[in-house]
Amino acid sequence: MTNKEDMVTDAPVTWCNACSFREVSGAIIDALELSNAAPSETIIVSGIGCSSRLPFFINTYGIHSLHGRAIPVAIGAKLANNSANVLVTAGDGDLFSIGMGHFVHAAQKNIDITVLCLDNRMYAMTKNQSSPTSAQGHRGSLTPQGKMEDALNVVEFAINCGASYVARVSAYQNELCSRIIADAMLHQGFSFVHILAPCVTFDKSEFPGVAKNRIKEVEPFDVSDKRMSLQNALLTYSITGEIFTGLFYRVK
Ligand SMILES: Cc1ncc(C[n+]2csc(CCOP(=O)(O)OP(=O)(O)O)c2C)c(N)n1
Ligand code: SF4
Repeated sequence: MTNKEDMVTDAPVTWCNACSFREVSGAIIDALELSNAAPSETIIVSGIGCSSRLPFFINTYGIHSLHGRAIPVAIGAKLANNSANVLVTAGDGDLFSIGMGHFVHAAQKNIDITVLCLDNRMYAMTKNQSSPTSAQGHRGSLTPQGKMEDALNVVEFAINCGASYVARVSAYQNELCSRIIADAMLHQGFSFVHILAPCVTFDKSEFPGVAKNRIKEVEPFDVSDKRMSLQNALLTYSITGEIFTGLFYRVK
């Protein structure tokens, strides 16, 4: 295992200074160490978006693919090298708008990859349009009167799709974030981690504050009981109030 300093590349970091993705990037580096994943045996695949810049900054193999297509590219990488640790890092728009179909199939088939959704509840790279995880009422550049639909609860959705490991963390819970990502990487099967990771530049809502201050860890429960997992996934995700993080579902 290489040491942590060697894990950071020389690529200039293009994220805004206070962007929460910087926290996530650090947590992934810690998770690689925790899970004993050799950088030379690790492939990080992304789509297109601010979040999808992540593979540039970590010294593993990386693929910056197409918007919405990170999952099929990751599946190809896993098929070509079955022993590799394959991670997807992509935005909520990438995974749950244009790339939604790929998510459903990969989860249902329980493909052995780890998908990290860096959820800032908007399309940030294209300067604030609503995504499936944006709150109802979210004012984006294409929805000046506010988004009409409810936000998608992606933890509940992932469990329903057939993912065998599903968790949620906030980018600001550094220790939990790296621990959960490491755990997801060690899980055999499709693992999904929903990371609350606000855009501090375009998001004028209360979400950045919620992701920092209104986070609680979910009380321990039997995470192999799908009904309980779904119930907890539903009850612990409020779009404006407190949000609960932790492991929600895991089956072998
Ligand atoms: C096929 C295709 N459609 C649209 C775009 C334009 N585009 C680039 S990034 C993006 C959305 C990014 O949002 P998200 O995936 O949530 O990532 P974020 O920037 O918020 O991290 C869009 C629509 C594109 N690059 N390719
Ligand atoms: S625009 Fe938002 S999501 Fe993109 S780098 Fe800046 S803070 Fe991060």
